[in-house]
Amino acid sequence: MEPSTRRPHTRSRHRSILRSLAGTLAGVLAATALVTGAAVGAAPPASAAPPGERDVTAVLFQWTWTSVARECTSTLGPAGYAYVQVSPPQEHVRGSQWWTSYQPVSYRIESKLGNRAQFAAMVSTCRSAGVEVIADTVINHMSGAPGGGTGYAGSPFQYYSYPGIYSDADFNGCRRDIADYRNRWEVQNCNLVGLADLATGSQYVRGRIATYMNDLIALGVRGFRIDAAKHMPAADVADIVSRLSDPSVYIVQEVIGAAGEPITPAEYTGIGDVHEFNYGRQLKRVFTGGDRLANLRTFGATWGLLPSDRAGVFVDNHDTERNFETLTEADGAAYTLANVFMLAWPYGAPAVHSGYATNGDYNKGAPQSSSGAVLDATCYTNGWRCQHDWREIRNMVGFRNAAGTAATSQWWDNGSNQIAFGRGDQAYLALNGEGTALSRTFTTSLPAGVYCDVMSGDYDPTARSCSGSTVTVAANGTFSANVAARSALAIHAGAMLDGTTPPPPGDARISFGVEATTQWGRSIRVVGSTAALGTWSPAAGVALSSATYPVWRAEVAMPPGTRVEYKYVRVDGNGGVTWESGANRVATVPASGVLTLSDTWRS
Ligand code: LAG
Ligand code: CA
Repeated sequence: MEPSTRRPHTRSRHRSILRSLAGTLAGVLAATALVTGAAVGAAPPASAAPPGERDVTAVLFQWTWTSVARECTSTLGPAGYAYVQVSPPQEHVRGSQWWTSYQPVSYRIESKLGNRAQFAAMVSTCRSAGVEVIADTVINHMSGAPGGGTGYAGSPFQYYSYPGIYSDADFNGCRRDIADYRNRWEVQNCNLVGLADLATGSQYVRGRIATYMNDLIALGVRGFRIDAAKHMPAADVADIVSRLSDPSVYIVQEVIGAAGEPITPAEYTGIGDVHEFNYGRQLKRVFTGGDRLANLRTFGATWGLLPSDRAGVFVDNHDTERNFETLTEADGAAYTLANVFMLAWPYGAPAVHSGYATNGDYNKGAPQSSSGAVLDATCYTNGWRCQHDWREIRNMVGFRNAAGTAATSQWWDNGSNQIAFGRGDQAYLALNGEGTALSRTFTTSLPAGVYCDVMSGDYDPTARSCSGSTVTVAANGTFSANVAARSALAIHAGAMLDGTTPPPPGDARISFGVEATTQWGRSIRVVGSTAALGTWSPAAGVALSSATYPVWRAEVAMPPGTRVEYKYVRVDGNGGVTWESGANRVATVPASGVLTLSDTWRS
């Protein structure tokens, strides 16, 4: 692994507070986490990347800001989505088609989806619900309307002239459409479908784009989808991104890889994540019979896909659901199951597309008023499809959050289209892509207990109840179940009705314990070579609990595999410190789970 400071813009996974509190470690870990956090507080956010964090985006395509806010509170937050990606927020050309959003005429936050105040309120509401906002940013070009006109918010403009923002010299000189995608220069300097191509090599243009993006950051936006990134040299994108006021924002770049083209997605991975279009294309092939689901066992980088930690993945997006390059919501079970697989499979950062029915009309805009303002969305009415809320998809977000960084385990397949696999001791999925039921005893690494099958119903964490069927995992990790044709069964540690919740995966830690008899008023701490252990400063070390006196104990979470040197110290009432004698003690943090030490004080 390269040092994370070199990739500040790849997904900054958000710590799932609920998840760590739900574990069995409770207070001690919470307290030590504070100590750890304080000690490494200056580290870049992406580097912290502790496990058990969230990475799923819901893309609410063409939803108004007011509707997005409501959905964050009602659905996205409770389901565990990390991000909501919204359609481009800037002023655009007038027109009923959806794609007017991709023709900026100014950077005023006033569009068919709402005004600036509504946008700001949406960001704030979503953040309160635990959901960060990713803005789709259109920075390669301005409008394509050759006749000019007046923008949605009233700004006048001409082709290659946007008063107060850009004038003719701020656009590339090519001024004709891209025709040959095998010509790098043409793809990056000419017009994409007639859209006025910004001279992103110029200092002024870079600065103006960064000012727009920094305005969004000031409004609380925490991530950007960079539209048409392939049409800008990677160096230009890197320069713009380097001007952002917050270096920790998440970046995902739209670079459509295609065979035979000189510009590749890999050129952009040093800047942030990149959309891996081949992921969605492959899932369409596999889930429509072009390959066996059994072959998904190796799905990932070995299929020629980007490295997992740089890939933004999706079953479909707003373009591919219109050009049928991928599955779409009209594909029924294949689409749902592909989304279920995506969310269960530890590759890339997944985005769930959520749009509206087009009824075969490519241009059809979202339901809107006569003035062109999009109407607030209500799920399952007026064509709003709400894939992010489909039970199977919504509940797989919780599955993925529970699985965290756990690798796949216990893979099983029938050699054809029935597959099953676990995510360590956290989660297990059985997916039946065949037309006949799958009845079998599955072998898992899960702890014994009663689990909610979150494909058949919802888990209620308060009542610890399940509205669907339950699955009982035996002490040896097996369970028997019937999975209906073209459906799935999914169980995970975050949806248990009975049994002991296993600690989050990768939550590697050492339980320091030392037998030491002490006088009243004195206490024992552990101090050591790492930040979490105070870097040999007793005051910054970790206080042990006397709950099991004369054994003093505390758990400390640390990066897996770290070799630590440590010693115990006794602190008396007036702050005096006494170090135990002898050489430094040595321990290595396990790959996951807890290493319990039982030491004896050396006087
Ligand atoms: C993208 N990624 O690189 C978006 O994902 C994609 O949806 C955008 O195209 C494109 N880049 C430009 O931002 C969309 C529609 C186009 C539409 C364009 C501009 O897919 O169909 O073009 O937005 O609104 C439309 C007309 C064209 C016309 C053009 C300019 O369809 O025929 O030439 O507008 O007037
Ligand atoms: Ca360009």
